[in-house]
Amino acid sequence: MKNSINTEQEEMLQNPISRASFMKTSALVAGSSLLFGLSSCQSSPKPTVEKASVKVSPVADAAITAKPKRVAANPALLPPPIKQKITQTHKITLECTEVIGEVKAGQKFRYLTFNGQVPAPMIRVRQGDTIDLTITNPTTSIHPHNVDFHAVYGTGGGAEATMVAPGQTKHIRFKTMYPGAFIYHCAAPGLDFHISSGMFGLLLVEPPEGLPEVDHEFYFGQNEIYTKDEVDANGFLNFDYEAMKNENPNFVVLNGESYAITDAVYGAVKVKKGETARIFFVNGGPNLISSFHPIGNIWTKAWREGALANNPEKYIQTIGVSPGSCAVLEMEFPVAETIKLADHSLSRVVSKGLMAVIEVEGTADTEIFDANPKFN
Ligand SMILES: [Cu+2]
Repeated sequence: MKNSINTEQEEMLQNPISRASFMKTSALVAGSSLLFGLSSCQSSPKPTVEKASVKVSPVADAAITAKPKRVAANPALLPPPIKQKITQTHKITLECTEVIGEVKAGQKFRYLTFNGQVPAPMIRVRQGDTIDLTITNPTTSIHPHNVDFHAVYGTGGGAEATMVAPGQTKHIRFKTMYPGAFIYHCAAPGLDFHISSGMFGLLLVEPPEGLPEVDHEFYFGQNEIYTKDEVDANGFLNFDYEAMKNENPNFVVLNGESYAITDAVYGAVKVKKGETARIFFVNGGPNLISSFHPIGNIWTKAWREGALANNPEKYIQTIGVSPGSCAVLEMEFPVAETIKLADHSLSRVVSKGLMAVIEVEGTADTEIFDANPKFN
């Protein structure tokens, strides 16, 4: 019987990371010795895989029949500004959930996530605050995971200390010493695969004085997804490691799914004429620079690299955001319009799923923009 379980088994056996993970799932290898890839894998007994059977991995079995879940983060759901002036400790839990979603309608994909969403939940603290982090990897996972915070002084940004095999939980504590918007991402072996599959988010360390007041704040993350061109017999787009090596993705998306934040999928973001907004933007990559541009508008203020200790640049049209970095961007909405958030590498917009929409509601202001001016 040829189906995606067999395909998955084959991929696991070809790929040292997946292979090690599969062995863990099959209870052939215990403990953390599998976490560092091929070397530990080679010294372990060979998995006995019956290629004709569909009952080798209960995890994969469940995945095939699972109803796809929404993974696209709601851009309007993020923590409010920190009002407290004295430093505090934030208890944060990241659960490494492997979720079946759809990159686009009818095309299932095995997402790897923190807390079931892409980008992972935005974490918000004030400089000097402490984060008390618990990371857990459910027994239902196939892969080991961890987290590397760019906001951390410490080995691997915490990656070594947070490595969790399926069924494990770990705990670290760190102080946020410098302000800015920083990526956090999985850095387990095969980290490009893990990040491409969804394991990245943004940690905002507000400067002591906080950020200027705005009417709205939104949260967007960009990443590219490398899959085979066609779905398999079970409707899955399987991961394409060769395409990733060549940095040639099928999809480049905002918030994890093709055109997720548009009326065609989960709905556009809505604001009103005269309001202001701030966008926290993280580029997970793993490989492509984003040329992030609001079509029909401008970044009124832009903190490149999310470096909030600096003064913002003003009226930036297109901001380059490297993979593994962030930007903090502000916008004004003087006219009613439809704004398309885009990567100005425009083939990604036209044919790879990258766009989000901000609808600015209100009456026309023909002094600023007149779509039908009368001839004099
Ligand atoms: Cu991971």
